[in-house]
Amino acid sequence: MENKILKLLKDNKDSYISGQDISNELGVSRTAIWKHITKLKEMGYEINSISKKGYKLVESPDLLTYEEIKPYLCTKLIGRKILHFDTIASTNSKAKEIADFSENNGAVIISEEQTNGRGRLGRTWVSPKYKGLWMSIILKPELNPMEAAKLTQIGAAAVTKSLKELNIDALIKWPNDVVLNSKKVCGILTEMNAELTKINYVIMGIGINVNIEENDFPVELSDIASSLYIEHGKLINRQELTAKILNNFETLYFEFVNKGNIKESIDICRNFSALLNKEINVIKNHQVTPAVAKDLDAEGRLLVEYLDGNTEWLISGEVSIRGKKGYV
Ligand code: BT5
Repeated sequence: MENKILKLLKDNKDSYISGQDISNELGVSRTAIWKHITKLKEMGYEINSISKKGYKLVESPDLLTYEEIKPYLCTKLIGRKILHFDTIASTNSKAKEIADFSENNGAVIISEEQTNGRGRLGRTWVSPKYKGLWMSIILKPELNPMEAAKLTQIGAAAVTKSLKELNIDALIKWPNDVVLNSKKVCGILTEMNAELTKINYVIMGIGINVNIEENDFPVELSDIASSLYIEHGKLINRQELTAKILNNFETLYFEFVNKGNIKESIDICRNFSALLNKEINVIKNHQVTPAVAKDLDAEGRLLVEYLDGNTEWLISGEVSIRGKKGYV
């Protein structure tokens, strides 16, 4: 009901709308409307109320709800349903709980804060309140499970393309990080539920440090992590950024699942690679081997050349990559 009232207030944003009109339109009592308006005010909406005139929306809070993201969204499927939480353990975990319901294909879970944000291999993801974008997209592609790793590349390409549209030149650190000035500003966690030949669902979790300030990060991350705000020097509109990512993701994703074409995504991953032609360390089973990153193929594999001249195609998930002198 809050969303319906909000929509009416937004549709009439230059004038007052009376409690009676809202009540007639939505078929609920004026007392009920007053309670919902109180709830919206608690959420941070600034709403003027004048007796005999009614209600007028003055300002909306910086929240990642569907109502706030919608004006920037031009997708058909992805993000047309957004479940928004104030605080949650992990959007990926929540997405898994509800992914089985058929109507949730393309649904997006967003939380303003995560108390148990997850990285790969049981690692944790720091997700402070109102300052980042912590979201998970539920996908049900008709693909062979072997193809699922490519979705991470599509996610990384969508994030990087969206940042570019905001004049932020980020790079992709294969396979699942986006970095700015050699520091990690985004991580992607792709999880899958599948049978041998059929994907039941994929959860694409995207975490972006948007307006995080330096002292919001724990000390142990200060050398490797940063935010768009710290590196770019300006606060970023999280609602616009979220919509841009969903828009770009849908285009690249549909190209792949409907036409089998992943070229644009891989081109973005190549052109904005933080690794290609760089000296790197390949970490496999705790063993660190120096190498040079040579190429990225359409399968999302990274070609590396070791010091002895041997080459190897690396598959994401089985290795970690570090820069020669630090994170990248
Ligand atoms: C990742 O893992 O980079 C995937 C992160 C995915 C987070 C999103 S948020 C929405 C969705 N819901 C979830 O629960 N997760 C997803 P990995 O490559 O394993 O990197 C994890 C490592 O990055 C940690 O061990 C830290 O060293 C570092 N780290 C933790 N929080 C960070 C942050 N906010 N920014 C940069 N680095 C961070």
